[in-house]
Amino acid sequence: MNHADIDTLVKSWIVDAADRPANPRVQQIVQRLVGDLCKAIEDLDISQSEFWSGLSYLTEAGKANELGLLAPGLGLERFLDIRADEAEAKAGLEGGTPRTIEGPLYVAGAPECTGFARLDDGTESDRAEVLFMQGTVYGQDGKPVPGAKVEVWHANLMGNYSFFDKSQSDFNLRRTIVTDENGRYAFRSILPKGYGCPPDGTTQQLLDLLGRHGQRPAHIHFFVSAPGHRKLTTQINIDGDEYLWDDFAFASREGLVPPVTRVTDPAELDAKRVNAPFA
Ligand code: MBD
Ligand code: FE
Repeated sequence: MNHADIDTLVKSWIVDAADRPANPRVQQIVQRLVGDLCKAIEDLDISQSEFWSGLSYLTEAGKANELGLLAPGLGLERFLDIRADEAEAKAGLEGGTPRTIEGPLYVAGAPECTGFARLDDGTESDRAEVLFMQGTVYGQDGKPVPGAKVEVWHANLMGNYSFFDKSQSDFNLRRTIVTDENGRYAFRSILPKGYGCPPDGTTQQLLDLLGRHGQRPAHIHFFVSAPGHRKLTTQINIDGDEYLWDDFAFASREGLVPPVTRVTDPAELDAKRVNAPFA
């Protein structure tokens, strides 16, 4: 069937079939998606068994709660960010820390501290490198923003996140830090390892068929928000990770790889002025 005939047919199912009040936006989106799917079935000669195995794949991915992992793995979450960047550029809102994807592993309600927080519960202290990070939240006008919320979350040495990994304490490696009177935040944690998709999960199953790995470089997630300001969703990557520019979720960006300074002697922290808030 040609595309025009498919459009007519799909319109008859979605729009013309409505005999009671409808949500026009939902109609519009569903009509488009069903039409595009029918065109793909036509053009690629997708068989009935291929269609049903695709449907059962999505069912299994949903049951396994992996649809939120599939979306970044297919680049869709990155695409939403590309569009958000374009919209901001169009509105003349440029500069500042770049955004990148949220991913599926944020949990609301982390303990809140002002100025400084320790994120890790100490269970991996015998193996982990201690990490210090600090910064300032600036508004669009370039002025520091006191009282901004900096929500931080990251993986442990196994690349796993608290709540999703029941072996960790609740809110391990998750905190909300409210910036101090100078708009500054600081935290102590452990240097995380990269995340890998569950090897027996539905996302990795599809990635295998696509000839892809499911690894992310080591990273730390941030939400930065304050009344009257746009919310920033971003991450930093840990420099030197083998997957730094080979992220299965396509989230690495220039400007999100801060230098990591390794120190062995605590006195060096003072010399390098990296621990001012930790004295
Ligand atoms: C993660 O930790 C993550 O940040 C993303 C985007 C996807 C899967 C796991
Ligand atoms: Fe993550």
